[in-house]
Amino acid sequence: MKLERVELLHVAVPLVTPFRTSFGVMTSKDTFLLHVVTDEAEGWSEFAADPEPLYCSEFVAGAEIVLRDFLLPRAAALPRLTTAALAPALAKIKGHELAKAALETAVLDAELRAHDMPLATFLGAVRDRVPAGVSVGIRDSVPALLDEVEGYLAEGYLRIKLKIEPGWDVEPVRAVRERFGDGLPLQVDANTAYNLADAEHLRMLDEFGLLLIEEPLEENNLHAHALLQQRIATPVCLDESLHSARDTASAIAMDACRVVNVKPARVGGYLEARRVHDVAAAHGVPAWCGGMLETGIGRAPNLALAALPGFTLPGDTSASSRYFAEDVTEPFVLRDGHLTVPASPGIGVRPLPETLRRFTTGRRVLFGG
Ligand code: NPQ
Ligand code: MG
Repeated sequence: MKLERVELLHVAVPLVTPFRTSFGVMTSKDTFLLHVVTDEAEGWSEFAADPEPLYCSEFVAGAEIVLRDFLLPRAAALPRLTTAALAPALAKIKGHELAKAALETAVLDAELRAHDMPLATFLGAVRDRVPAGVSVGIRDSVPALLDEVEGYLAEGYLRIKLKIEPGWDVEPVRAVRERFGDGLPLQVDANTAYNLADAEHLRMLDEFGLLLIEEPLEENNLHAHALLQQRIATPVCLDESLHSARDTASAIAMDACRVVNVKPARVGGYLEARRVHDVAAAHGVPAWCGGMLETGIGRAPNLALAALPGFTLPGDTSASSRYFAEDVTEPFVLRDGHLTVPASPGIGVRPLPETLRRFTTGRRVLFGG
C-alpha cells in the first residue's frame, strides 16, 4: 500500500455516568480517531489515552505531535506500506506505544480490508463471541456501589471488577461478596495506588477469593510486585507495568504477575498484543483483554483479540451502553453475557457519519492533502 492521506478527528463522547478511578474522574471520552487513506483501502483507529497523562505518560496532544512529526514521516517513507513493516520502521522512536498502536491499527484495518480478511481471522481467533466483564468505578457509598453492581449483573455481565484505592478496598469488596455471594467472579484494580508498606493491608483481601488484584503498586516496579506477591495469596495481575511481550516474560519469570491484562494500545498494537498473549499462554498464565473506555472504533478490534485461545478470563470488553448512551459506531450489545466478535473485514466497523459529525470537535490533516 502507499500512504496518501491521514486525518485526525478529535471526538468528545459523553459517558453515561462519571467513571472514577484512583487516578481521576472521567465524564466524557475525549480522544481522537485516526483515518488513514491508502491507494488500496482506508482504515480507522482510536487513540486510547486521555487529554491528561494520568493513567499513563501519553496524552492526546502529545500523541498528535508524535504522529505528525515522527511516526507518519517514517510510515510514508516505506517503499511499500504494510503492517508488518511498520513497527520496525517506527522502532527508533522510543516509547509512545499508544500513538504507535493508533497508527498500526488504522494501517492494519486498511490492509485487512484490501485482503477482505477480518481482524479476528488474522489474529487467530477461536471464538465468535467473548464473555463480558465490567469495570466498576469508585463510588461515594457502599449502597450506591451495590446498586450499580446489581444493575450490571441483571444485564448479564459475567465478571465484576471493582476499582479500589486506599480507603475504598476491603469494605466495598466485603459488601459485594456478602450481597452477591462467593460464586461471583470478582477482581479489583488499584491503578498503582498502593505501595509495598500496604502489603499487610492488601493481605486482608485474601479472604475474599478474588480472581486477581490488578496493578496494586507503582508502574514498572516489577520487583516490588514480586515482593508483594510473596506476601499475599490473591494473584497479582499487571496492567500499566507491561509495555511489551518482553516485559511480560520478565514479569512472569520474576513471579511479579500471575495474570496478564493485555491492552493492545499499551504494548504498541495488535501484533505485539498477540505476542503478549503467546508469552502468557506459553507459561500457562491466564490472560484477559483490558479496556480504555473505547468507542466502538477501539472496542471492535479488542473483541477480535479477546477471541484468542489464551484469553481464559472475561475481559473489560463491555457493551457500548456501559459507557455511552450513543456510540460512534453501531453499538456493541450484550447477549447472554457475551459480545459478538466482528466478522467483517478489518476491524469490522465504521463510524456512523452523522453521529461522528456530532461528536467531532476538531479535524486536522496530519499527512497528505
Ligand atoms: C484499567 N480501564 O484497566 C483502565 C483504566 C482506564 C476499564 O478500568 C482514558 C485513558 C480513559 C485511560 C479509562 C478500565 C481510561 C484510561 C480507564 C484508563 O486500568
Ligand atoms: Mg487496569
